[in-house]
Amino acid sequence: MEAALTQATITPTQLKADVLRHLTFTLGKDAANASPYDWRMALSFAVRDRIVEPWFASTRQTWAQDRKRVHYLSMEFLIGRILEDATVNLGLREVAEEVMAGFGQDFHGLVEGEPDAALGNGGLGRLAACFMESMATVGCPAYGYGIRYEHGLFKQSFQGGQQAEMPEDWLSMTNPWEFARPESAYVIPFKGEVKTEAGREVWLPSETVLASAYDTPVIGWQGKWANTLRLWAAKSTQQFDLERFNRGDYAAAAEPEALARTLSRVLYPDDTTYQGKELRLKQEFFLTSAALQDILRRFKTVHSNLLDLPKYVAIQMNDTHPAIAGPELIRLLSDENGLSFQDALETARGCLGYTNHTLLPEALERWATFTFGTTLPRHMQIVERIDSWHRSAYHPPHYIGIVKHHEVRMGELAFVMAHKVNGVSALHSDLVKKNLFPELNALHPDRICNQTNGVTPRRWLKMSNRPLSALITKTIGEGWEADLDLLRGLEPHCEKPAFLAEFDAAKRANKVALADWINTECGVTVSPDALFDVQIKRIHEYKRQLLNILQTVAHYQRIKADPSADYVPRVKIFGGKSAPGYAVAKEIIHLINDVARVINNDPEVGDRLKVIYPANYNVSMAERLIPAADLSEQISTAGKEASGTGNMKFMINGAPTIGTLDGANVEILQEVGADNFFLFGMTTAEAMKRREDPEQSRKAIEASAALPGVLQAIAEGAFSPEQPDRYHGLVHRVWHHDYFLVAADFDAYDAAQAEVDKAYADRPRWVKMAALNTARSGFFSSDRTIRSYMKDIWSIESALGV
Ligand code: 26Q
Repeated sequence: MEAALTQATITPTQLKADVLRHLTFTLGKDAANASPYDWRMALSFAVRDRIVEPWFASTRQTWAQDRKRVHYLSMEFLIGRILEDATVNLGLREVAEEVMAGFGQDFHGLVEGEPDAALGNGGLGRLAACFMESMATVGCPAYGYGIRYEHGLFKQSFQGGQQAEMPEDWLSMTNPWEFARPESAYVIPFKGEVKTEAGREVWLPSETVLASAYDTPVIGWQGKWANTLRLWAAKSTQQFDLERFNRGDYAAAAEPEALARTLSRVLYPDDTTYQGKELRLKQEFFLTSAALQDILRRFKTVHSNLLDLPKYVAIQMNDTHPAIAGPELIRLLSDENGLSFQDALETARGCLGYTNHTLLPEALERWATFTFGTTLPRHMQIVERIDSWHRSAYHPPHYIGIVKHHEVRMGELAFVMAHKVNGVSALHSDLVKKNLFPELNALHPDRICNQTNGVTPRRWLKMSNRPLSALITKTIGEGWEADLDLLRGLEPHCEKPAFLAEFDAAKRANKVALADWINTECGVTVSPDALFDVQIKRIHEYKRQLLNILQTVAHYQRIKADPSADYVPRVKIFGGKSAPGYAVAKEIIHLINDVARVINNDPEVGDRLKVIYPANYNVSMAERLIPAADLSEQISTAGKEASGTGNMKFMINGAPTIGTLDGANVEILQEVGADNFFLFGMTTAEAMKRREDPEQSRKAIEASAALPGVLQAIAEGAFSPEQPDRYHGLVHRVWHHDYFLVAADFDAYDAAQAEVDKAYADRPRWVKMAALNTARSGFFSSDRTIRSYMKDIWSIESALGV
């Protein structure tokens, strides 16, 4: 198949003219007094112009060939910045640098003025963003559907070492990447009652809001294909209350609009503990109903038989957040389009796929039937009907049910309504089968499959790690960006000292740049010769940042006990936010900052140990930290991290992992080999067994040489002299309620860290290990993941024939 459009080439002269034209006519600014903001906008519009043509070409081709499309429904898209990524994919980065320099503007300075689009919490949202880019790269016709939150994930600051949250406000500046589509708007109904009229159920909603579309084009590698990310903003269905306005009640006249807009106002910042908030349920239905109405409208412009829907439409549910898609699609097909319930159900199932991202019981969505039934009364009836249909068709043991104990279980609902269910790593998919849905899996043994996550190598290598990218291209040529398995071609070079020296130099250049940034950002001087040890991810007990900081304290105590011994200098870098209501996670943040303060100000320690925790970790910060990392911390309690995707980004960038047998770490270990991975800790089975002993943590602490002293120092206030009892609660929990097995894995982790020191001190060995991580990381490209979804779940062919 022909490419939709081959890469548009553009000369510096053309781009220069485009930037000036936008500065003048789009922004109405004279170059003589344009601010960096104006220059960034002008450049963004000029770059956007280059995306529009392949975007139209892709859309036209999909319509002309009546192709099947995928529709990726996600409450989160954690995109980050767009400008540099777009220039990289269009092959314009060098040209843009040159052109902006000609205007006296530093391209990189401008790029960094763009606010992150932080419409997500963490892994799940970032995965959706990587998938959008990969679908565009491999030519998979696709729409992403999400919510255009006015406020993305909160901004984090530290006040006296504690997390404080501030609202995020990315739309306070013009967003040059979106196109408002006020003509694409749908009415979203809520509440009210269901009446039976002439034997048919009729929903009479008592509230409605309007979902109004904003489209962002997503350009693939080399501009060969582009898809659409369609985000919905909530508006009022009654524009303005004219009656009230005429009565002189001006403020009240605008009330319906303000009320409606609360629906898309803010992203929920909890990423594991689910709370049954009605507004959240409304957001989920808002996204889902708008997307499904849009999908059916598009389908009906070309087709008349709704039973054909699964031939042309694949709908992927990113976790259960859009799992109302099952009942809503049935409602639209039957109530609104006249299909029988049975036909509607089968048709919906033919379209729907469900991706599970968590096994944590506290994260599983369940809605009280009261909340569900009052907010979505028709859907409550449909859910009951799905449940009884499933019961009579498959005779499940009575203990599985979608509605149970006055709750609607969204996982079970999504499972029953999907033709495929997938986990996100080999281990996780196995646990989804065995632990999460054992009965449903027995009834539907072919439904669960595995789709190991991946990340886009364009953003996470080509864009963010230029020294290493240049070395790779110099060594194996071009093409690896879209075929990451080609990195295997680096393997023979990993034996050559000349190549390893260059690999080392690339890493060092990134470390020097990071050390510089740390100095300005945190006011701490770190040596680029130290081992940069990085743990960046949301703060969670199961991710065990606590294990990391406890081991850091142990290391500190050893340095203090024997200051004249030889130590491999280390910089411990942390990054991540806690959910605002997650008290234990917030305590861990406080502890890390307290420990950092003491260690960083201890003159006896000097360069041998530093602890750095820059505030407000986000996608852009990850792009700085990962290329400069020597060591990737992936130390979750086995069985708890569904996959991880940060782990893959580190591997691609040549940072070996210290990690447990959890999530995709298992596959990373398999690809890179045991010699190039610092494995430690209990397996999932061992962890489950270990928890059966109520005394397990006390026993582990007492058996450890270092841990009792570490806990004692923290409990006595060695790191919180102004409030010595600050960590009594935390230390008590490690002793007595250590569900995540921090104590039980402590010694193994400490020993693995000693192995890391040994390996790092042996320079040739270390650099080879790092280079082999990059060389063997090809499997973790999200292009591979997307091709696999296309084949196993979506039955979609590439429009680019690749
Ligand atoms: C649910 C209900 C109400 C409010 C919020 C939520 C909510 C929001 C976000 C629940 C969960 C999330 C996010 C989960 C997440 O990021 N999971 C991660 O997904 C990654 C991609 O598959 C995996 O790599 C990680 O292992 C997994 O933790």
